[in-house]
Amino acid sequence: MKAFRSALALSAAAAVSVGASLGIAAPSALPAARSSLRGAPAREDEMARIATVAFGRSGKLRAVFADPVRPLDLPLVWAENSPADVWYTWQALSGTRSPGLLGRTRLSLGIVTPPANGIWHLRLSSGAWAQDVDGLSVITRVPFDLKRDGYLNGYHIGRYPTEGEVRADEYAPPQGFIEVTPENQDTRVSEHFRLRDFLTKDQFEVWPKYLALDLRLVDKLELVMQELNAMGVRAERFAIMSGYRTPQYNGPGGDGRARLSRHMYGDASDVWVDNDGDGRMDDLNGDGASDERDGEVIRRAVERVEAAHPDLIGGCGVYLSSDTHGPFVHVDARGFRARW
Ligand SMILES: [Ca+2]
Ligand SMILES: [Ca+2]
Ligand SMILES: [Zn+2]
Repeated sequence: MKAFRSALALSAAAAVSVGASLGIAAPSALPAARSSLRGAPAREDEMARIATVAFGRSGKLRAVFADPVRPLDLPLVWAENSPADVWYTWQALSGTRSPGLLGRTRLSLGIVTPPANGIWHLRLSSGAWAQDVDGLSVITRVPFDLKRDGYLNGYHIGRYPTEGEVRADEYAPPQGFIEVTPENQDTRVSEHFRLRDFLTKDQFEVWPKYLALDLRLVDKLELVMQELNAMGVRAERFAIMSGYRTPQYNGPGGDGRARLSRHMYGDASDVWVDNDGDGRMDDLNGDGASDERDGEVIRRAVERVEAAHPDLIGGCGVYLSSDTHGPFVHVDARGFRARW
């Protein structure tokens, strides 16, 4: 792990702004953006909040993903009496080991992500005032380039089919991986989903594990839950049978798996509604059976979400139950429409 830290600062991975990863427009200059907080501040010392736009279209995101030492477009709104001369630093969360003492930086210079991978909160201060900006964790990734011979820190990822090709489309390998540890695996990426929910289901004894995940998928899943409830179909819990799949786990394709499966890119999931937690699709259409007709109910919600949010468009397929699993629905956010 120590080797990571020194290498991270030198990483040449392409910058991705949080705005881009959220699929939202980058906000204007941060410290200058001042507006009243709606209602009374939750705490006496709360002068800053993260703007609603950062919580996704669902309003349910609880994390942003970024690479180390990159500009971060974290939109802040200030109380009327915002302090002058604001500084920021990073607070390490959930077992993240801070790479030495992190200094304070003037907010007016713009926010730059921490120099190591991990999970962080922004801390603001000015004079005697200080505030941790809660509600959104900043999760910095391990650069893709640190993967060697298919392994990252002992975790077997394998090789992406497009690795080594010069391409910037949706099939280019992910820019980096979230390091998941026993301490941080329960970190929420949104109201209903945690990091652990999306891990490849193998190498159970190996830690840390690594995860490629696109928040557009998480946002979409939250929106599908909201849409189901709006349709009168109770959806309080999605079970994720499969989220991220490493290339070595996905395999070369065939046997029902695509060679360029979106699961390898972190924007796909195989899900069902499981309010009762029995591990099987709930009876969503009320016909007394748990089968693909309940999957079609989820698909209808996906259609409505995509119609309202074309930037989250993607693939959807309803799968029949088999000897090893019940019915499920594949949902992804690949950027163009696909149905099967
Ligand atoms: Ca169930
Ligand atoms: Ca049913
Ligand atoms: Zn799938």
